[in-house]
Amino acid sequence: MSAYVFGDLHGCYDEFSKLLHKIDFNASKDELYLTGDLIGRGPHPEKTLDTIINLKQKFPDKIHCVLGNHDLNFLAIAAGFHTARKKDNLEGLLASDKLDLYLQFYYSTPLLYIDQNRKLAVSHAGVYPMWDLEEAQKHSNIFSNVLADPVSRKLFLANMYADHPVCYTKELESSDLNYWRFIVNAYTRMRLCDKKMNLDYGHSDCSLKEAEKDHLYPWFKYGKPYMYRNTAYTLVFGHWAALNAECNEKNIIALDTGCVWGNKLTCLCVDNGKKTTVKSGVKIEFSSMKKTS
Ligand SMILES: [Mn+2]
Repeated sequence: MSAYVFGDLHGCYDEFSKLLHKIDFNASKDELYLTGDLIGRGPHPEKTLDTIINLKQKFPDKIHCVLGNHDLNFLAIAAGFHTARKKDNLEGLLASDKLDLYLQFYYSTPLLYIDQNRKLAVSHAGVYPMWDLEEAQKHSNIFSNVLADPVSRKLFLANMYADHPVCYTKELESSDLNYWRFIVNAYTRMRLCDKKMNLDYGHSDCSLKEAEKDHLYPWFKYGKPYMYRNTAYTLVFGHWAALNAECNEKNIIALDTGCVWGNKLTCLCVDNGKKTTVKSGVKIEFSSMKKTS
């Protein structure tokens, strides 16, 4: 029995299927973790979700997903609060007679998954550097309750898109919408932040060297991530394709290698730390678009 974490699928069903085959994945024995952005932009969102939901129905304790920004974008569109862009390639899901199944699946998907036995934490963009794992779990749980409740969910999805607040304070917790939005932005959109741990949203296209000139560094260079470096816990995240799965931090592992941009899909074997990849077959029309995954 082995455990694997897969990077961002973005509806790249063919590569997902090839990589499962390449690692000889056995759903009745092995465990599968996914870093989110299961859909969005890529060619086969229905087949991708159908496969994951099927596996999860058959082996609920062995398939673990977390939400990414594209997954939440789909929920906001399905709820009527956001307009689908052609490039999101979500029309098939939205028109499907299985739409409700897809939505119910996502409503019960968390932002953070922690496996206490394996000492493994998985989230889409990472864990906000001011939070230790216990705090991180608390904030993720609070958002899971929001998503599970139809009234709170509607309120959140109607107000999801904004770049503020940029920083967590204890006081933020008394302001529902701002607090929820911060939790979601930290878990699904975070890349760079300043030394006060303010999240930055304005440098998504620039290199790490250019960001340094503006005193911005990757979130994993700060604060509480020391705990992953010094403990047995390993934190695995996706989202940041430009890192090309390299973050050079002990016990923090980046996995997004831009499959939807024509590069490759990567998975990590948790047991031995080995990465396996398959080349992307996604056509150039996707890879030439602006990277905002
Ligand atoms: Mn993403």
